Amino acid sequence: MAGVLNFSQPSLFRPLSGSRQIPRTSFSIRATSESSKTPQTPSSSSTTSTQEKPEPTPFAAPPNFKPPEPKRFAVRPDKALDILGAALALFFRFGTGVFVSGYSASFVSKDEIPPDQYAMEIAGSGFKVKETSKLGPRPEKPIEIYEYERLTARVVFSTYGLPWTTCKLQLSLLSKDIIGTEIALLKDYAMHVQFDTYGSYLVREIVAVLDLDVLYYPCPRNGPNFRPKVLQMGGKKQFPYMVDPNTGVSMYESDNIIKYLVGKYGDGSIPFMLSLGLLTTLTEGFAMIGRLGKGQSYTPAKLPPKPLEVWAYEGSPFCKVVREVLVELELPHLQRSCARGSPKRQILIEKAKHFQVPYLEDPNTGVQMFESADIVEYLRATYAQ
Ligand SMILES: N[C@@H](CCC(=O)N[C@@H](CS)C(=O)NCC(=O)O)C(=O)O
Repeated sequence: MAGVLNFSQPSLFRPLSGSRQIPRTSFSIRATSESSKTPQTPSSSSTTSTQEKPEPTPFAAPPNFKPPEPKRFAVRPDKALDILGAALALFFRFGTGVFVSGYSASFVSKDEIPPDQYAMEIAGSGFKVKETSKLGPRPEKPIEIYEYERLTARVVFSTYGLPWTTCKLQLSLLSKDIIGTEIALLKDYAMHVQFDTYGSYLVREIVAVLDLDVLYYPCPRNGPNFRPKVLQMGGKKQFPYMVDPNTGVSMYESDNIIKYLVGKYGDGSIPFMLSLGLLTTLTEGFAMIGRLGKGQSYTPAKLPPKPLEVWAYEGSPFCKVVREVLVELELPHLQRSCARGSPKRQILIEKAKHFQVPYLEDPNTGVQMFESADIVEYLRATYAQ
């Protein structure tokens, strides 16, 4: 997805959107997700029942690993800037990706909702927030999405009046392949800030809104595993690429993916913040600017045999920093979406006796844990090479 805003000269306006593609069907894709049906803590893994033997895996939790105590809304001081940067999205995207479809909330007395039922408590008020949603048909198998965080920004200065090609002095902040927002800054120069996001961000937002579970195959730059797979499956290395193993449909292009998903698993309507064209692209670019360069490039890592599972949603800044590392390490992960209003919040509270996201379940090591900063450290310690 590309966006261009021109505050300088019309001649500098360069439409950079990719061409639209008709969705294609494919029957050659198979889902490889496998949820950890018998979650274990590292300590319990040695006493697993004889009926279900864990498959041997070369992965183990770091020595002396102990899952941290969950601390809801607490930011570890050394991660304050990361969380702040990730939280920019809440502002620029008006909370898109925080609420599921048909979200509604009401305040009820604290006693009306039993403690084992999920509800957000307003501290000291005696009230809880009861949240509901209206979701469309549920897919049987998780949707598969091949993608990575994609935001690059380029600043370009160009002298007024001269052809674009002859006057360019380009300052690349990160990379040369971007998209465009052009802003006249100086009297004699036009400064062009170009954003390129490739639409993965919007697809992740619609996944949260539709409350879909998605098996993500990260495709960071230089990632050795899933980039070639996308080329093999779809004919080109373009991201995001979606495969729906429930229907056999696969496609490129975020716009098409969003339309497909809302048609199949929603009420057919595209949320307002995802349907504003250039404004959508711009707000998306600004939303991601606080995390510029994160979740884009491959960090050499060991590929585990089973996808990790992460309970998360796009709108949460705590989840975002974890997702970035999953992408950098190219770790396939099943995201159990649980934005506000998701009925899956109840499932997590039953499973973990606490609701908080992100929550990681790693079937390769038996680790289950809350706390974003610790999850990031765990992932690096376990998988980075
Ligand atoms: N210290 C935790 C904070 C995580 C957190 O507070 N997550 C929020 C979502 S952004 C949450 O789970 N809130 C509980 C709720 O929504 O009921 C971390 O770093 O992971």
